[in-house]
Parts: sequence; C-alpha cells; structure tokens
Amino acid sequence: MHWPDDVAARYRAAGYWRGETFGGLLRDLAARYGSRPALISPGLPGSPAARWTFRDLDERADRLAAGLHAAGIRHGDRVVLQLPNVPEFHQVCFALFRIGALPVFALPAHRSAEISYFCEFTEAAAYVCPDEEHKAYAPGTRAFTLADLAGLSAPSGTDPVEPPGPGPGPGDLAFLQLSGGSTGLPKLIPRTHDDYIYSFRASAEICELTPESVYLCALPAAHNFPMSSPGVFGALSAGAASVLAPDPSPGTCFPLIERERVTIAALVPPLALVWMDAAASGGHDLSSLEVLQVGGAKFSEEAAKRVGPELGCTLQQVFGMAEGLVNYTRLDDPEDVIVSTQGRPISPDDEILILDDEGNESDHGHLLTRGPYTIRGYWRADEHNRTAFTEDGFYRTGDIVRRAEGGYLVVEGRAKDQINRGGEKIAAEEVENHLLAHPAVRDASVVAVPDPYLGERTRAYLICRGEAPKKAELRAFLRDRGIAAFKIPDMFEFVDAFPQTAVGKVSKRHLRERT
Ligand code: J2J
Repeated sequence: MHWPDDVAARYRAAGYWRGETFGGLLRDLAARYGSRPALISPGLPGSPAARWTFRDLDERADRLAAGLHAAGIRHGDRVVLQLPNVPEFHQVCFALFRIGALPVFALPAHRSAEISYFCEFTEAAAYVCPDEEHKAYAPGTRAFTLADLAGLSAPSGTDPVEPPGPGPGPGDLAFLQLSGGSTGLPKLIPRTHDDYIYSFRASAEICELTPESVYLCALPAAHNFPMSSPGVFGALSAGAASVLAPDPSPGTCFPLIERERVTIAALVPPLALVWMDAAASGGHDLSSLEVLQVGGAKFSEEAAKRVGPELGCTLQQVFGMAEGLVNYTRLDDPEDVIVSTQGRPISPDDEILILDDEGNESDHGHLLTRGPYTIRGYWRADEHNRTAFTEDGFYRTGDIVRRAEGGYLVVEGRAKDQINRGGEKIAAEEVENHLLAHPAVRDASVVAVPDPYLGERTRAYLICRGEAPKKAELRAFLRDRGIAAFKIPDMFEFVDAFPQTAVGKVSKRHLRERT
C-alpha cells in the first residue's frame, strides 16, 4: 500500500516530503501567525459564531486531544467525523492528528447506510456528529456530538496536556478520505502526513496564497477539494484566514465575501452558474474576490468564459481526486488555457500516463498517474487494488483525458461506472445494490444522463417482477434504506430487458444513449 523505499527517498530528497506532521505544522503556524485569524464562522446550531486565531486553534486542538485521550481515543484508532462547516471540524481533525487517531471523513449528506458502514468497516472507536439525532446512524459506535465535545475539552486556562504516548510520524497515516467510488461499497483512501501536507502546501503556492488571503470554504469541509486544493489546510499553511460558510448559496456566501473581504473561493460547476446569475442582480460587493476555483466536474467552456466578466475575478480550473493527483490552471495562464483546459499537475514528479483502449501510450485515452501525493492502494481493499492500480503503482483514475500543449489536461469523459452529479460522485453499483433489495426489482442498471445544470443526473433502468412499483414508492424505499439523498435516482424507467454487449454484459453505453 505504501510507496517503495527508493521512491519515498526520492520524494524526501526532492523536498516534497519534509518530515512534518499535522500536529507539528499547527504548532509552528501558531508560533508564526499567533494572533492572526485562522477560522471565521457565522455559526450554526451547536456551534456559536467564531473567530479563532491560529493560537486559539492550536490550544483548542490540544485541549480536545487531551479530552479525547482521557475518553479512551488512542493512536491508530479510527474516528468517523461528520460535521458541517464549523471550526470544531478542524479542531477535531487536529486533536485526532495529535493523538495519531485517524479521522474518517464522512459528508454531511451521508445517512445511516453510509455512516454505519464506515463505522463497521473501519472498526471505528467513535463517531463525531452534530447532534443527538445523528447518533442513530451508528448504533454500535460511541458517538460524540458538538455539545459532548465542548464538555470533553480540558478547561481553558489549565496547562495544555500533551497526549501521552508517541504522536504519529510523518510517514504514518493521517486520515482516511472517501473515494468517489465506482464499486458497491465506498473505498477509503489512506493519506499520510507527509504526502498530504505536500499537496496542500504546494497548492497554496500555486494559488499564490499569502497571510493576507481569505479563503471561503463553501463546499463541505470534508471534501478533498475545499480541504486541500488549497482548501482550509492550504490556507492555514500560508497563514491565511478561512471563512466557513454554512452552505454554498449566494444568499449565504455573498454577504460573507463582502464582510470578510474574501479573496478566493472554490465551487463545483453548478454552483458557479448559480453564483454568476446571482451576481448579475447585484446587491453585494464582491470586489475583494480575486480567484474563483471551479472543479469536481467538467466546467463547460461557455460557462468558464463568463466567470471573469461576470464575477470580476480570475477563474482557476481544478481537476483533482481524493486519491491524489490535482491539476490547476495557473493564475497567469493565457485566457484560452484557463477556459479550455482543466490544468496541469501540481508536481514535476506527478507522472501522467495516458493509454488508449489497447494499452498503448497516447495523447488521448485513459488517465493513469503516480506521484508524491497519489496513493498506491485503497485501505484494506487488496482485491480491488489489483485492478485499480497497475503492478508498478499507477492509479487508474477512470477518467478519459486529452493531453494539450504544455502538459495541460482536458477531461473528455469517464470510463468508470460512476455518475458525477454536479461534483457529487455516485457509484452506480452501490445504488443498483440498494434497488435490487426491493422485492419487485429483478434487475437494475443506473446510468448518467446529461443535464444542462448539474452536468449529469441519474437514471435507473429497472426490470421488474410483475407490476412495476410507483416511482414515489421506490424513492421512499431508498430513503428508508438510509442512503444520502443525492444518490437517489432522479429518474426511473421500466424496461423488459437491458441492451447487452458482445460478451453478454449490460451495455451501459447503450442505456445512456437511450435518453
Ligand atoms: C472534470 N472532472 C473532474 C474537473 C474532478 C480538487 C478538485 C476536485 C476534486 C474531486 C478533488 C474535475 N473536470 N475539473 O479531490 O482535490 C472528476 C474526475 C475525478 C473525480 C474525483 C480536489 N475534477 N473531476 O472532485 O475524489 O472524474 O475529487 O476522477 O470527489 O472527479 O472526484 P473526487
């Protein structure tokens, strides 16, 4: 699962891996930027409005680490973390990092099916959630709500208690991130302190962050994009403040941009469209915004061209993945590169391999990659890893790309069995398995259909036993199974048979084309 020793040595020698840990990094940042703002939040239920300095965050992480340790959380433990965009999210992260326990990043949209799976699969020692209601998602796991956390922290004014035992080393796992996935059960992505710190520090440089920058975290903080590209961690590493938006709507974000003089924000394409439309009606001063990052799904060239004129800032396209590789257009790239490509890799040592269907190197085809912050294997998934990675450690991204001039990449499609619903990834097989649990469903096939707003929506084709159930009943059935709402198909269609490929498999290509 790890990088071979000689490769790791090369990444260290090149200065990518600097032997740092998250805990040590925050300590250094607190010493350097002490009283500057680190996390700004307008507040949410269970989390009061906040303006934490770097020193506050450092101290609060220590106090919570002591409390969690006293409550039995130990080095190597997994802790499923599901919180909205509040400063406690980052406090818990750093507290766990200091203990050497691994956050498992769940999204706020996840419900009992996902949360109970994460808890069971990772044998989680605890589940951190917003409120009492969430506790039902993880019946067998000890849960801490936001209110519990407040009571758990060692009181302020007491000496910070260092968690006993050795903290983690730079090569140790820091956390488990969620994969977009294309299989029945979500895969977990093991990231180390060294590799992840490199990815966001280098991202902060590419995005030209300074201590005067103000980053707006509008997407869910647990997602890899707003976490590390450069995200809140990258902003912290540059001494910059992050504003945590409770939701990404213009109604919430525009006043925050105006009030906090936000300089950079990250969005998925559908939200960028909503922001542009809202900006046209005026009412808020967005003049501080210098950069709008758009990524997570393909941003059309027409939409990309509108960002500069309509929001008065520079567009940065971001094509990344929680498994590692992140590509950025650079802020000073020519306009046509910014609007027509999805950027180029962070690192000179990101290896990009493009293979055609026959496995020959090409400038157009399947993207494979390996490098100083791309994993070599999913967590506890030996069998899946044999196909998701090549023998020499390249990750098969499942994306179809074209290599443009200067090493820039253009995303042209996808070979993986996934729906990208406006940046939210849905593994077709996962939804199919839930549908197959319905007594009237004999077979299910879930595909993406194009959508002008979300890019893609989900359509489920079903072969039924006897009379087809009502669509509303199918939706209710899936809701009752406790899956995140974004995974519930937008459309259902009943058919007598699925089109087949030459080898007798369901031809999703034919189903997709049947719109
Ligand atoms: C087309 N497809 C894209 C883009 C991601 C930064 C930004 C995004 C993610 C992310 C991330 C795309 N155009 N600009 O982790 O750090 C699709 C690809 C990719 C998959 C990864 C980051 N940007 N994609 O989206 O792990 O299919 O990460 O393989 O959620 O999203 O999804 P995810």
